[in-house]
Amino acid sequence: MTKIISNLQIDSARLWDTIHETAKFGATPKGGVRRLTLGPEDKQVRDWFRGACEAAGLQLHIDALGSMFALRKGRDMSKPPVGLGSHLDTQPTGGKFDGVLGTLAALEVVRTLNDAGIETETPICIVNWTNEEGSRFAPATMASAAYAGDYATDNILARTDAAGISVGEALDGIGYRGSEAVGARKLGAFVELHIEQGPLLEAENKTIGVVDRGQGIAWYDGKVTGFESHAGTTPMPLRRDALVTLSEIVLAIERVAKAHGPNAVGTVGEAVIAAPSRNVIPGEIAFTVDIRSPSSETLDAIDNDLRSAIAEIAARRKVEIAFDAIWRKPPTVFNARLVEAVEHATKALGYSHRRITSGAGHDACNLASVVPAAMIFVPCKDGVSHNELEDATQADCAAGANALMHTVLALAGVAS
Ligand code: HGY
Ligand code: MN
Ligand code: MN
Repeated sequence: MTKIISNLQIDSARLWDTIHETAKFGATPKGGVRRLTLGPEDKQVRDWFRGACEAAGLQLHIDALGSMFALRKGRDMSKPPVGLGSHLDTQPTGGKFDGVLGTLAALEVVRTLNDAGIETETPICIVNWTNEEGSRFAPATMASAAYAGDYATDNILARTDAAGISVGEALDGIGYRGSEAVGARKLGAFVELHIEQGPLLEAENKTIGVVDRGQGIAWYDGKVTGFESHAGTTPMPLRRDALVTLSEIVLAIERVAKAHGPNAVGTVGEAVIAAPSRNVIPGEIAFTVDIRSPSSETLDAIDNDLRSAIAEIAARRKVEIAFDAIWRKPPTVFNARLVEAVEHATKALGYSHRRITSGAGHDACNLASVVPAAMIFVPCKDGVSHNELEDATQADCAAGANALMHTVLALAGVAS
């Protein structure tokens, strides 16, 4: 394993300032960031990111799904670059750190190598992946999934948001539909720094999470079709109420996830009544479901139990319930060599650490199916994320960026 240049440290204040400078793009009154993918705020941060990368001497390339690749030359350009990065889009009630830390820490690594005059043996490449969050367009991590070959580019370009705007139209709208074929820019490895988005590191007072696995994810689109009728004249036993039906489905999801616990979770994050009115019994309601577990077998068992519960509810309430699986991401096992490189760098830097499974999905989980990949976690306050209160400390962000830098140097090699 390459010897660590342990006195080489990133500029903690510069990283912290960069995180807070970009938080203004989509800043919310509660201190969060609302920067939905391919919207105006995403364009602002992408333009900022392009400028910062070019100022750092990087060569920018954009693929057909808008993912941004910022290349730093290495001594041997015949070798594939070591990739590092994450995403800059956020949830509607997002925070300052989810995705942003990994992308801007990658920029900070480059800035530090430039300041130190360090040339790497292989090139390195920062990546800002389009639409990691999957909030405006499903599925989540769509661009890195397409890069990994899970989806054809045209299939993703045709996905539409709630307003019927396609990914392709949104890319054109912000001027980020690149010319490079998705997947054409080969990477030799990929390392992603991210906040944990859970409580374990903070609870155990650990600075670094050495991520060796990632949960599997199953997403569903559902629709309950009952019967609109008068709220005042329809006797309770005669109702085919879509919202009451959904309420039973939500409770069934909670019950089934708990039954398959402790490492299974289930969420209904969206529910839209087709024609809401105070004095009309809801006749149609669309909803979405997110199920996760580290075990594929558990995901299958939950799928089976949910379909049985839904069939019983539909028959008893005389309604139709559509329940369509739209995305299945199998559990991830990260590359053992890279996980060891993260652990070696973390130990050499003297940071407390533990192995950890990622509860959240990440672009690195897709990359792991085509190149050696690994992740580095740092704690976030109270384990909270996908919430405007999301917070982390400057010291932990710097520690994560240092672990990222020394892992990347170990993989890329130092030429001079
Ligand atoms: O949903 C996820 O796990 C990711 O944070 N987008
Ligand atoms: Mn993220
Ligand atoms: Mn997220």
